[in-house]
Amino acid sequence: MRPADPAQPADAALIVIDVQNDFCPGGALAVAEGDQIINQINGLMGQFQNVVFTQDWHPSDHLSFADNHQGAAPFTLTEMPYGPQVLWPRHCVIGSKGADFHPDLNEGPAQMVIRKGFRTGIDSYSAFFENDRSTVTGLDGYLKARGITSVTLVGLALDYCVAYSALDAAALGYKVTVLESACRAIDLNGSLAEARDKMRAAGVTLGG
Ligand code: VGL
Ligand code: ZN
Repeated sequence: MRPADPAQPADAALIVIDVQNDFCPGGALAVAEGDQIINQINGLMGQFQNVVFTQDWHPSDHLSFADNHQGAAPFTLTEMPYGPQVLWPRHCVIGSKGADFHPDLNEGPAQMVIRKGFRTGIDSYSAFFENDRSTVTGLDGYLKARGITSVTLVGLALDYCVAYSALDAAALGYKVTVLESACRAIDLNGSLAEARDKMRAAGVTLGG
């Protein structure tokens, strides 16, 4: 579907990160005000000729879930073969209501949905690489095959999936903007300040 008046050029894509029930108020890993960005995102999609959604998509035995580690509390760290990993409350289980996109999000403009985190032993924050930093999601190939050179990121959570995606996109050579007003953060142990510093250092534009 082509928007009637796309202000953005053909080589620009809007990437909408994880606007799912479990990351919104009432969800299993709720981000404060996570639902308050949805109207803005619905409007932004009308300006882009290219729109991609990501969807956090975990099997029930996923090793990022605290309850799959005996005695472990959510929001603590564990050691995975690829390095430290935050243990999260069980969220975005494949096929569950929590994994669905928020009902207010207009799904029509999405041309591609990238699901991530579906391997039991590897979490995936970034839309491009899983947390082992080597397993790809395929998004880079998709965008490059379509001639996309710049990406604008919005969604949840600013300091995890949005930031990791932005940093990877910059490293892969895209021009990257994060629209902070269309994001909300988890902010665990200073993660938001750290994510902002890293994004600025990587040349990511942090926009309104
Ligand atoms: C996310 C933690 C675990 C996110 C996903 O979308 O930022 N955070 N899974
Ligand atoms: Zn997750």
